[in-house]
Amino acid sequence: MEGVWESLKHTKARYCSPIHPFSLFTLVKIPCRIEVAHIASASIIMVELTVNELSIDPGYKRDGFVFPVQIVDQQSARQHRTRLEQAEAAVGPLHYKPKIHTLLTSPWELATHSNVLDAVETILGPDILLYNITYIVKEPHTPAHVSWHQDLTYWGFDGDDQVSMWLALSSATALSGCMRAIPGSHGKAGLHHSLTDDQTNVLYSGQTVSDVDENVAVACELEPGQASFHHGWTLHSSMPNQSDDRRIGLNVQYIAPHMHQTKHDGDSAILVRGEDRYNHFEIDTGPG
Ligand SMILES: O=C(O)CCC(=O)C(=O)O
Repeated sequence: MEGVWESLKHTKARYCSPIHPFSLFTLVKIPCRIEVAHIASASIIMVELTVNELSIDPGYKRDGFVFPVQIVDQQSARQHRTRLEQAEAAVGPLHYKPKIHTLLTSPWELATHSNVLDAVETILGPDILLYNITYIVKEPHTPAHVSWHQDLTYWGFDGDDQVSMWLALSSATALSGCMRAIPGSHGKAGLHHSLTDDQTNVLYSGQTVSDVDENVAVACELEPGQASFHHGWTLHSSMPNQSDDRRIGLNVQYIAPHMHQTKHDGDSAILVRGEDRYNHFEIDTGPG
């Protein structure tokens, strides 16, 4: 199975914006798919937590992000981490692999958990497309960081009915390099980004907004099982992981079905709640 991501990159590359996060490759059925899905779906007992009156909407509308929102309990988060690490042991690193839910069941289960979709519904309304899921993993004591950026800058959508969830599968603290966000920055759509050549920047092109007033940044610290939700124009970043544990986040993007991809044909998503009356996107498969 070694090199499976490499071969995908070379065999199925397709056009997207050069700095689009999905530009490296398109996930397709691969020989190890069944095995990976099998490993990832080892049975677990989920202890369900309900999202108690999320009050997502007021804080989210004002600040452009909200946290912490309890999605699953710590035990369940630990089990999902184990499933990720079993999959990593089988296929290699899974950091930043796009549309990982088309291969693995664990991220799919988390991204479609009713607590998550209830939260997303308060933001996007009843019709919800799941656009992308990636793990963002920072190994202990490594320089990997994320520069200040606004997600929607390069994604090619004709609107901004989009929200990201960042779900912690390990402790996300200031020490481990949790996400930081600037309250109210979602009101400043389309800030100028410079491209940088910093190999330690998780972003493919090191896209960076400069002159951000870090004094007003909020550290979105999360316990495993908790999530933050942020708007696509919210300025956010993260520092290196200086802790002794891996910092693991499940990063999920949701969009409203009326959104259109303007940069290329064949973009894809999958309906996870409500109805898609537009059919602007090709349909991703779920896992398995
Ligand atoms: O995981 C991180 O540190 C940054 C996350 C991020 O940039 C995002 O969720 O858009």
